[in-house]
Amino acid sequence: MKLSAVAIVAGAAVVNAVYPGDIVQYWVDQSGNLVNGTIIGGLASPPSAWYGAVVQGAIYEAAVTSRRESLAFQQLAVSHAAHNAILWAFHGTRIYNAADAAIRAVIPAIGLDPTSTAGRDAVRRGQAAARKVANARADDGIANFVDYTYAAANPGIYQQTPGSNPVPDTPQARFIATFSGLGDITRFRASPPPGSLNSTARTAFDTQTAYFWRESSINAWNRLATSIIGDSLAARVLDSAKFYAQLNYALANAGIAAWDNKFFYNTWRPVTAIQRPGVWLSTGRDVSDSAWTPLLRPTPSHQDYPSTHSTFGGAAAAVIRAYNRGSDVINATLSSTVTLDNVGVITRTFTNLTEASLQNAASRVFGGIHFTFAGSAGIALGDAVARETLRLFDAHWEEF
Ligand SMILES: *[C@@H]1O[C@H](CO)[C@@H](O)[C@H](O)[C@H]1NC(C)=O
Ligand SMILES: *[C@@H]1O[C@H](CO)[C@@H](O)[C@H](O)[C@H]1NC(C)=O
Ligand SMILES: *[C@@H]1O[C@H](CO)[C@@H](O)[C@H](O)[C@H]1NC(C)=O
Ligand SMILES: CC(=O)N[C@H]1CO[C@H](CO)[C@@H](O)[C@@H]1O
Repeated sequence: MKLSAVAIVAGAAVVNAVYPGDIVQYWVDQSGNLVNGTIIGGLASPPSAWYGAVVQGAIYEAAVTSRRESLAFQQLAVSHAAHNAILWAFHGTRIYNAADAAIRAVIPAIGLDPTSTAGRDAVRRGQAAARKVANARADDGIANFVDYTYAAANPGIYQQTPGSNPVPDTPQARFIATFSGLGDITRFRASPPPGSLNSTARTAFDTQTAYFWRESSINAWNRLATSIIGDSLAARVLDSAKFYAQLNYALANAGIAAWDNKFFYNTWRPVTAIQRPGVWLSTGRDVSDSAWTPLLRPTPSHQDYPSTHSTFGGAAAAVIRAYNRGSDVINATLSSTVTLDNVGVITRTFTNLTEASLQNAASRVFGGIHFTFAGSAGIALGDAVARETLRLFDAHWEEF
């Protein structure tokens, strides 16, 4: 009978189905969802990048150790690696249910029964990958207490900004062990910042730019990468895992390097400079305005120079460019949901990586939270850190 034949074929297809999308992108997206708001309320910059690198390191390890297995096996191993790495990074938080739901949702689509012999092997392989990363990262410095004391409130020196935390965020972040053997982060120190103020006059497009790039850079640049890669690597788990591991290692190293620079130069934010009473510019110009408020508020709770947002963008652009065989040309569309001022969803299309990275840096100047030179220095810093991370990756990725 025709009907039952169809039913049998359909049934068999379900049992043997292979998850049709890119499993690495699935977990990039899931881990982004887990940290950008509803579940744990967002993360400070370097920890958000550290977390992405830990998860992608575990995924890549699982992809490498299961590279000779079936696609479904690789997908199941990668999923368990991602799940366990996420929970290792966040145990003790409300993330458990969400991480369990994320893996429960994808297992049927992978189509390899986790209780079969091969399935159990895949689960073990994934869990072992996450354990390896956890062991390598057990004492990497992210959990250490490092104190901070404000220096005297002289021009140029960082001070607490309105609405910010009492002490700059994560002072320990500049000491976190780098990924992929990057080593001494202080060799990426930028030249000292110039001292003058820059204009922040904005067009409507510039204002939208400030809002558009406001979200977590880790999420935005992972999504931009996914928009470029699409489903081209869906059947090549190892290649996908390698790309996202490189991207997220570079982002994590960029965050550590930005923090090293921030705490070394310890420079003030625009709001501190503009609200400072009296004339203090060497030109004699009076820029003082005690009521001045930036568009993006509150100003993040850490020093101005360099902009971590710009550092992340410079690093991500460099990794995507390398994947693009050195070409700057892309055709990518990115949507951003902006909660601040109820702006809503903004969608932009980018034809080149340089433009995306420059716009990302400029967004912080238009937002009134960074000086222009903090953005330029950030892009250069991120680019240098990412290139070195890529150079070291093949030989050192397994140091995580
Ligand atoms: C959180 O991040 C995920 C993954 O990048 C994204 O799909 C989602 O739209 C983001 N949510 C918000 C509220 O920005
Ligand atoms: C860019 O991608 C969009 C959507 O996939 C497509 O419609 C458009 O033709 C592409 N543009 C170029 C220049 O390739
Ligand atoms: C890069 O993108 C911007 C904005 O879309 C465009 O103005 C510029 O011409 C592009 N540059 C190149 C080299 O394609
Ligand atoms: C008024 C002012 O200082 N504008 C400068 C802002 O920064 C850009 C980029 O460095 C310069 O081109 C402007 O002259």
